[in-house]
Amino acid sequence: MAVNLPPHYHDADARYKKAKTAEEKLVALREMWVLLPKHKASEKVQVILKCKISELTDEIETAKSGPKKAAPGSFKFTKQGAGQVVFLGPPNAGKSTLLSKLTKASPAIAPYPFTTREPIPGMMDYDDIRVQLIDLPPITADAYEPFITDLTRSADAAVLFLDLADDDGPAATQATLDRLKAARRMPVPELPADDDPTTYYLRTILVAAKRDDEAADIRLEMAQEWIAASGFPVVILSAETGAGLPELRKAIFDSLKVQRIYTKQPGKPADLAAPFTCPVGSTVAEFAGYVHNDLEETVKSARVWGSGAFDGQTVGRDHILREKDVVELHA
Ligand SMILES: Nc1nc2c(ncn2[C@@H]2O[C@H](COP(=O)(O)OP(=O)(O)OP(=O)(O)O)[C@@H](O)[C@H]2O)c(=O)[nH]1
Ligand SMILES: [Mg+2]
Repeated sequence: MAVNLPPHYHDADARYKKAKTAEEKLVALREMWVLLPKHKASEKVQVILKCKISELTDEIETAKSGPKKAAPGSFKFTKQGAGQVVFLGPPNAGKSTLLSKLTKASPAIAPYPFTTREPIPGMMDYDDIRVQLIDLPPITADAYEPFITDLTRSADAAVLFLDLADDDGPAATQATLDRLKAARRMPVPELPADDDPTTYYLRTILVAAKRDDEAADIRLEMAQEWIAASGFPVVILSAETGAGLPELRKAIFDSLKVQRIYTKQPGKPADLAAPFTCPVGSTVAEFAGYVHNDLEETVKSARVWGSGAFDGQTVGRDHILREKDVVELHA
């Protein structure tokens, strides 16, 4: 699908390319954002523009607030697996313990706050796919590592922690949310159809952690009102006993809004060992782009086995694929 860009968009784009300062670039990018037609064909351009606007806004604010603490880009994690999910929460809530149970990572864990100082990645298995989890340092009203702004921008979703072993759990988690909002990071149950490109919305699951604590049930009862008001989907779990962990693995996968697609070569059985993942609702052409960049343009048709009535039927580029379809691409 072609994006029909209005002529003024190209003028703004030219100004963006000539701009020398971050401020000038931001002005031009904002104009481009306003002028860009918002529909499916322009989705990729929308994502790129949003990302640039957010990066520049952050850059300008960081420059204003004095010299940088960390070297820029010092904590960039190449995306691996079906998506990247960050752990957000107050100190001592059990974030690192959970990472150690869901992945092979072995972060430091201690019965006192501020144990984690740097982001720690790990790969979580879910059925036949893997999801990248990143444990972060705690966030409070006063503690916020600047690299969290970058890491939350690149993440696909988040897990927010509520500590059921702490009487002040809801207040501490609310403080995490408030601090993130101050950095224009907005954990939300579902992404809004919002037009504000400077705010980064992150689809988020709430984990009520340490349900094995003897007073966890009472604290959960007391937190119900806060949880209901937040609107987040909740998984109640104990990293210690393992209760709730299978539910969380599934909830994390679901939060990514991706689907598994298995590929096959003509005349050969499907490769069921290593599925590709692509966003839910992807067409044959979009999926082909995930298999190989060039294929998005060159793919002409596909044979599809799986969803509904499809048993090897030939479909066109615009056919929408479903979870666990087997696809043979024809260029
Ligand atoms: N009872 C119980 N204790 C837990 C559970 N998960 C973690 N803990 C304990 O809670 C304390 C803090 O755990 P961490 O995993 O270090 O917490 P954190 O959120 O990573 O802490 P920071 O790095 O300071 O933000 C440790 O003493 C853990 O053993 C759980 O499921 N049940
Ligand atoms: Mg930790």
